[in-house]
Amino acid sequence: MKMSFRWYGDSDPVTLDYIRQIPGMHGIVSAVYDVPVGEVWPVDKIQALKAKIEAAGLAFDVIESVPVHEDIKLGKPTRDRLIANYQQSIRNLAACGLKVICYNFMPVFDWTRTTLAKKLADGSSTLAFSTQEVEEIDVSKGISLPGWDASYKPDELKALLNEYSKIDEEKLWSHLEYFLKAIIPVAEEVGIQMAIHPDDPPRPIFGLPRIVKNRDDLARILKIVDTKANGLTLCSGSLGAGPENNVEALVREFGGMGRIHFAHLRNVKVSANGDFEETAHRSDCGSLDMAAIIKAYHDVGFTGYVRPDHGRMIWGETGKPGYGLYDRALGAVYLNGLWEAVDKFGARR
Ligand SMILES: [Mn+2]
Repeated sequence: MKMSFRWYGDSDPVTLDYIRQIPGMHGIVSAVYDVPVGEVWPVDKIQALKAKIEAAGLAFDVIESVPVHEDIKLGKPTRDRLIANYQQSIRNLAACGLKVICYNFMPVFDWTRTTLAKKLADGSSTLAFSTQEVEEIDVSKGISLPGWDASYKPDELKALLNEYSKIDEEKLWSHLEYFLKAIIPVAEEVGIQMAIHPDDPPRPIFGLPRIVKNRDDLARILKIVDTKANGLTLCSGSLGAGPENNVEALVREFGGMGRIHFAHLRNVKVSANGDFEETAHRSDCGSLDMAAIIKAYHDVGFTGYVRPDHGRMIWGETGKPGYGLYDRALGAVYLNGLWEAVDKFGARR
């Protein structure tokens, strides 16, 4: 298991020098943020990012994410040019020594929360999702969501939602299939592992189709192109927010097949009605048994990349919600501690 940390580039208040000081930190997960979605990531920009990260003493093996253009998800005629660009980005990333590319296939919103700063009893704050609040949003009047208001102009969003009204789940599946059949052979040829991130939360939202929600969806994706390069980012928090998902069992099944290339590890407290809030990583803080999940990764011989996913805001830290330094650093150290314990003593039981 190689511990890593997401970093948003030079504008990130959490610096590479700070990340390096977290015990057991292997590498950085990042992206080229100044290329428009759908265009090719140029080699010089990837090289510059890699040089900066390596100069700080950290490895740069994992990209999160190369975004998939909406026209590909919508299956529009423009998709062939956009997929060709995506293929070229894969080639360029491989040429720079990258190993894993995380991506997702969620229409419009690649994560949804109803608050980014829910106050917890201990005074920290966290991201949370209320089913009722989402159901009360009148989609015809437009959608306003924390974290998304700057991403789309209201008219643009309306037009996009209108286009998706004609796309049901099976249509979206056929568009994912078309995309995978085009990109996986390229990834395989250049030695890149593609790792799809599940839907967050793992259920349809605002009438938009969602197809990466549960065990059967993941199994179906892996079968579309049944080769190692077509793999998963197994996100414990995203999948764990679905009460029907058993994250430990997913790790054993798909990790056992060697198809998990990247693991997001975080805990969530889930309610029966689908509400959830992100918690500290410890098992007793949320609904997931993190020790059992780590043990499952160990048992399947996992050697891939992991990262603490989101963290709460603690100790007065301000910055990007979910991506502060302190709570994610605590998470990384806790997860490494669980791994060391399982590694030294777990096999004797
Ligand atoms: Mn995740």
